Amino acid sequence: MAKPEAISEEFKGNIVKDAPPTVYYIPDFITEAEEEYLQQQVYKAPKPKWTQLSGRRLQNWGGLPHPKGMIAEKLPDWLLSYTEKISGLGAFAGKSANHVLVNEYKPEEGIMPHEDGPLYHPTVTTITLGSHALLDFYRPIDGAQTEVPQTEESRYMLSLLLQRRSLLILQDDMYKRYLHGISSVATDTLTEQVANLAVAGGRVGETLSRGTRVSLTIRHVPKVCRANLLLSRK
Ligand SMILES: O=C(O)CCC(=O)C(=O)O
Repeated sequence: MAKPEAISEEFKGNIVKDAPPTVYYIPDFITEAEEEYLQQQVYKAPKPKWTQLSGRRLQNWGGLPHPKGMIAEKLPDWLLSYTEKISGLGAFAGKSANHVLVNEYKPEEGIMPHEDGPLYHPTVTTITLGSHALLDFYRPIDGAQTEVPQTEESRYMLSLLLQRRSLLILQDDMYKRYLHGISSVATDTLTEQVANLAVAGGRVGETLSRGTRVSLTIRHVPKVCRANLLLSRK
């Protein structure tokens, strides 16, 4: 049997060594012109494409993942060129990304700590547009440990600074074991706990004001029903 494809050799130097396996952080993955183009495409989408949640709004592209299988919808060309580029790096073990969540966060918006779960191939890749984010990671609740309360603060492990135009790839324990979230604040203060601080161009003690950030979270959903995809091609 063929060995699963690994991430392209070219990116091995982008592994964040101060984080558990495995984080790749690639600064300036896209150019300023590409960032502007992607933002234009996101904001060109019809209003009903947006779903407002508490703390962010989102667009879902590629179909709705479901335990029984995703009814696949063809990705628009403006996303396809990036899903193909990232799949070509080997991020999804030789498979192709077929699902994109576009999240928009205004300052003081965020996302609660969560796991991405089993509906996806266990890799998430994220392109950041418009403004940075500080992505925080937490240890899961330890069911065997009942003496000390397990607060979010006590479970906090590290953060990653995601600068605009960067690509983040999370795999292995950083996908499967740890939870991730973005706090709902207007300003981020960088600390020694930011595992990719140097490569992301930050300094301990620096404060970064948030603007509006758009993230493209690109994934592969393995269980797909093709019916709608075929119909949509007719
Ligand atoms: O915006 C991000 O970078 C994180 C998004 C996220 O965690 C999610 O969509 O599940």
